[in-house]
Amino acid sequence: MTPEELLDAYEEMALIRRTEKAAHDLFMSGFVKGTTHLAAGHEAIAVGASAALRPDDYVFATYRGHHHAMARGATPEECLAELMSKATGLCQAKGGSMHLTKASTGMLGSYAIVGAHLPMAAGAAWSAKLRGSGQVAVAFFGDGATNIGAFHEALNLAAVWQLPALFVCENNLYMEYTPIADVTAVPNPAADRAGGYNIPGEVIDGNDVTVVHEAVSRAAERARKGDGPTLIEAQTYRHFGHSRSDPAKYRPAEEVERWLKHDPLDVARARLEAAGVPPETISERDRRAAQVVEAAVTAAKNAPEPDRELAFTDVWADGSATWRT
Ligand SMILES: Cc1ncc(C[n+]2csc(CCOP(=O)(O)OP(=O)(O)O)c2C)c(N)n1
Ligand SMILES: [Mg+2]
Repeated sequence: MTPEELLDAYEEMALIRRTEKAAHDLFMSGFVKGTTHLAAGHEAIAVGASAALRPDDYVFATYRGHHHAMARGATPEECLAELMSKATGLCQAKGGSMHLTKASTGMLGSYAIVGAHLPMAAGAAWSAKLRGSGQVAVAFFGDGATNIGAFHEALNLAAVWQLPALFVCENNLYMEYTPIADVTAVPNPAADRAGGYNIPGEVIDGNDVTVVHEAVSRAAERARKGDGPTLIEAQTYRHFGHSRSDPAKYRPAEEVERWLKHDPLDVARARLEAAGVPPETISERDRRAAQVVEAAVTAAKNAPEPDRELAFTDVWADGSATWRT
């Protein structure tokens, strides 16, 4: 990444971080309906990967997917309004936090069933291959998904059909409240399984946006050349609990401290300063992100509730409810 690209990536990560903090605060003050699974701490994976992709590539995320929606073009206002069930929400209040989707930019959804979207990403990659479009499909998933059947089925199919698919595991060490290491036979839950499907697998620092960018660029190039899928295990850590008001007391204090010292924003800032970017220029991007999110919170709070008639639109391919009769 050039210093300018890295500066843009920094600002995007700052925007996501502040949106997640706002989502947390709005949830705590009763403005958010349903639940939230915040991705604060995971920003470098979404931003680094997105910067390495083409605008027409496909992305699939989990219920912890706000960062991917934003990295693929959703605004903080659209996301926060969706969490608050407002008419201006990304999915007009029909998705909520766990189902952020922006099909117009190839962000083909956030999925609450662990592992469910990996075969879908393989399907999207198959479609790209059949059409010869040169697109790739990326599935982002948690470490917990690596012990789900759909993970193994998708990897096998993608390998056998040499699909232009990227499987990116966000290994944050926990599946809800259980350490992944307690229930997995190999040390690297994703990358160590790649050999079983004869595809390349690598473990990377998921908190360094430049490292993620490089790994995803390589994997996407490979996929576009027709050389098939790649499995990337990006190590990271969530700053909040698993969901809602989980205080995450089950995580050892030293572990939390160690990871907080390796914050993706600090890593990017250090890289920018090492490249000669003045600290004031970086702080200016921070301020800009803060202003955008502040305005987004106000706009989302003031946005209207959706009309009742909207409830049955966009829930089926023709946009109507006639399929029900
Ligand atoms: C098939 C399935 N089983 C169980 C659940 C309940 N569940 C929701 S999140 C979660 C943990 C997943 O952990 P991981 O894949 O590591 O993702 P993370 O939340 O850490 O991002 C579980 C078990 C589910 N949603 N789907
Ligand atoms: Mg996890």
